[in-house]
Amino acid sequence: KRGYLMRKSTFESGGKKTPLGKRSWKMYFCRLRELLLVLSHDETAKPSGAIQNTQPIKVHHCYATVASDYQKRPHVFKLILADRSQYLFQSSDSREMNSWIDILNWN
Ligand code: I3P
Repeated sequence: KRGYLMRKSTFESGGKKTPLGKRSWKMYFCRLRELLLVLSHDETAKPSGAIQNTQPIKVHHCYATVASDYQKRPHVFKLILADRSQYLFQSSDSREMNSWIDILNWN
């Protein structure tokens, strides 16, 4: 699966709250590869090439769920990782959101 998502970091590894200044929403082109969610600034960047725009997310043992406690934006899901970091992702509509949630939880 692949597509553009907005992402915001809420907790860093170890479950430490992401500090102010590092909590803004940014857009990424996301590709789910085996156990990795690869994020680049746009779809032209080679997923496995040198221009990896941000650290891929290790989605092994992750948990994705609707961010029902987040009201500021629609179609937002929460991704909780094995290292206890957490992200919010905003998708274009609820169908896309549910498809990302399902596929991430199947890892
Ligand atoms: C953050 C940015 C985010 C905001 C976050 C701010 O500031 O404004 O959009 O999240 O609020 O800290 P910065 O760009 O300096 O990182 P929301 O859009 O969800 O409000 P937060 O600290 O309450 O998460």
